[in-house]
Amino acid sequence: MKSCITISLVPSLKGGPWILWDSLEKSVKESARLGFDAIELFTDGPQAGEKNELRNLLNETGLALGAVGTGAGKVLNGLTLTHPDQNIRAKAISFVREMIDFGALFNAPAIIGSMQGSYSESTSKQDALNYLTDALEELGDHANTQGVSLIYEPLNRYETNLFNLYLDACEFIDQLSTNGVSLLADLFHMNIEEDSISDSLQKGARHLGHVHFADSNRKPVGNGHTNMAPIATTLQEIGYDGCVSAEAFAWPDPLTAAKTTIDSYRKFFS
Ligand SMILES: [Mn+2]
Repeated sequence: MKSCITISLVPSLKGGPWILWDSLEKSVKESARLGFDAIELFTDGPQAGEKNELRNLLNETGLALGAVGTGAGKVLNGLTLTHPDQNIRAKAISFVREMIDFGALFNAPAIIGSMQGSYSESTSKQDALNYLTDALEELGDHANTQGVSLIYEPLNRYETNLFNLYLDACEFIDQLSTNGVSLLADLFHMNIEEDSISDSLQKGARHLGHVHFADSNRKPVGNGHTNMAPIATTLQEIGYDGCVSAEAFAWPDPLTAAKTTIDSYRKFFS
């Protein structure tokens, strides 16, 4: 497994669930100093910092790029893969495609979280699921051609009405023709939705591709009431070897949050 920490390069979204917020250089160096193995980037599009800056920083620190988030497509540009307007869906697909290509330069998968959208009065549930299927088929195959996977994230009920439960998402992925899509287990969302996080991870281990590491209240692990020990044991038992990536509030401040996270990671996974 790899310890991973989120870095946001979108200052206008300050207060969101990302740990480090400073410049790319400062954040990557701080992550390396604290002992993380990888970083997960949240950017406003398919680039980070100056030309070659990210590559140079990763080379210099030995950190991996663990994943790239695509949420800015929705939050900043109003795009979703299940939008009733075909034109907007097409823009959403091309945004994700560019993010896949950006991540692939560093062997990192892109994550589809809020970009999945929701069904609504103007899009039926079946239409939304069909749009999502079409998008994941196309983008999963595209990710394959780039040598990476595409990570789909079930979210809690307050953030989407498409897939809230990890195992429902597993069955959905089973039905796709593409083998380019895997799943994200976000321990904050799962804390709200699952009967047992460990049981769901065990039963759906076949599709697990990424983990978001956060406590029950989205604070860094150690600040809430999620019982992390059995979840960590399950991840080890199923042989998960991907990123355990801290997607949590910078609470009480970014550096303390980063320190709490690496301490918790070591406590539960070493
Ligand atoms: Mn997440």
